[in-house]
Formats: sequence, C-alpha cells, structure tokens
Amino acid sequence: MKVLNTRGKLLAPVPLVAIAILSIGSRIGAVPDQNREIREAAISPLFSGRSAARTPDSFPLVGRRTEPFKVDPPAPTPTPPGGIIYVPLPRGPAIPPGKLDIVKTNVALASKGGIASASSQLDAMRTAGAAINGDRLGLHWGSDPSTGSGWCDATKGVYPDWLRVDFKGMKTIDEIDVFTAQDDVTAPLALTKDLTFTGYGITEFEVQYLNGSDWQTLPRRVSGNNLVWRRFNFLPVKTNAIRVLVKNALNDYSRIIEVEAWGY
Ligand SMILES: [Ca+2]
Repeated sequence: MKVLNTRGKLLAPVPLVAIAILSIGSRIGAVPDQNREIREAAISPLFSGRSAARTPDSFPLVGRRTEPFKVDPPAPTPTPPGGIIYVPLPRGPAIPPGKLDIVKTNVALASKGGIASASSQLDAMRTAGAAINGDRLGLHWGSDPSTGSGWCDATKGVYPDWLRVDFKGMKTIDEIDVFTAQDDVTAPLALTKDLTFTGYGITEFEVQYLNGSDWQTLPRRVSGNNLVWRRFNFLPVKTNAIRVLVKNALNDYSRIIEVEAWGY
C-alpha cells in the first residue's frame, strides 16, 4: 500500500496494512470518501498497544502531514485491527516533513522530565509529585508518593486548588487524562471509563495549558463529576505546562491520583 500525493508521487512507505481515511466526526466502520483529498492529517497506528475501545480522536498521534495526499487503494470497511488511520485535522501545528515517526507519550511523567507543583499539599505522602509517577490507581494512598499515592491539597473546604505540571521544554499535546480518588483508597479497582466515585473525587474542575504567561482553559469544563477517569481530547497545542484547577470536591479536599498529557 502506498501513500500518494495528488500528482501520484510516492510520499512515504506505509506498512501493508489497511488504511482508512476518517472524515471529521466519522467513526470506525463508517469510512467515507477513501480517496478524498485531505490537506492535513494526524497519522496514527490503530489499536497499537492501547485499548481497542479508544475512539479515533484519542489514538496515539505519531505524525502529521500537511501536503495534500490520498490513499491508494481505498481502505476496506471495516478497518481491521493493526491498520493505520488518517484523521483529518482542520488546524494546528505542523510537523516538519520526515517527522512522521514521532510517537505520542505521556510527557507529564516525572520520568519524562515533568515537574509537579500545587497550590498546597496535605503532607509529604500526598505530594504533587505523586500525581506524575505513573500510578493511575492511587496504590498505597498516603504512603510512598514516588510509587503510588496521589496529591491531596491542604486547604480543607476552600477552593479553588490547583495542580500544575511543567514539561521538559515545549511539547505538542492533544490529550490530557485526569484520575481522581476511588472510593476504597486501600483497594483501588481496575480502571474503566465508567468507574464512578461517591467518596473523595473531584467534582468540579477545569483543565488548562500555559500559553506564554496566560492559562488557556480547555472548552470542556467539568461539573457534577462522578467519574474517576476523565479524558480531554483537543486539537494539538504547543505548551510547556498544564494545570488542573479544582473548584469543588467531595470530602473537603482536592485529590488527584494522576494527570497525564499525551504528545511529543
Ligand atoms: Ca500517581
């Protein structure tokens, strides 16, 4: 299978796997206009290493192409696992030619150079750093923030509180995931997108990214939340820091187990 530009020139080798072009808002299984010319696209591996239940807008981003191109031959329907999916994007920063192999990772991780800070923290076991240690569950809450636990603020019943992560330099990100405290912090359950809380989670919050010296708030502000895991997908932005601004939570404190920022 080849990727051709509009003049038929081979642009890049593509693995012999199915290719689909998804128009904005379309879903897997509905693959319209396979040969339609698109001007800009995110190029993502389908079902590679992450949940097959993920929606097209949350696949790991591995690259972008800004030159008009089309796919030849048309993709089969439905697209089988292991295929590649081209998601047209209306705007956003472009990756230079030859950079199509960039893999999206969680750039907020301490192990990736992320540095966490917060408006306050309850104690040395529930630090901001516990929210970028790679543990999404909040294992052994209240002990060893380097391997588990999570962040808890120190201003009882007073909001807002914030948790900030500074990246190792400028990053291009298009997804942020926020995990709050589960009901049984001594025995957290396996995560699903439907897992709810009734005891300690954050109920009202905004996710922001730093644009120069200004915090830009993602369009979807959360209120009345009862989900442990909230994912935010957005058009790629280039930034060096993100922040979760908590405006209300159950049980008087803001508790965030982990915050992730996916990009490169
Ligand atoms: Ca954590």
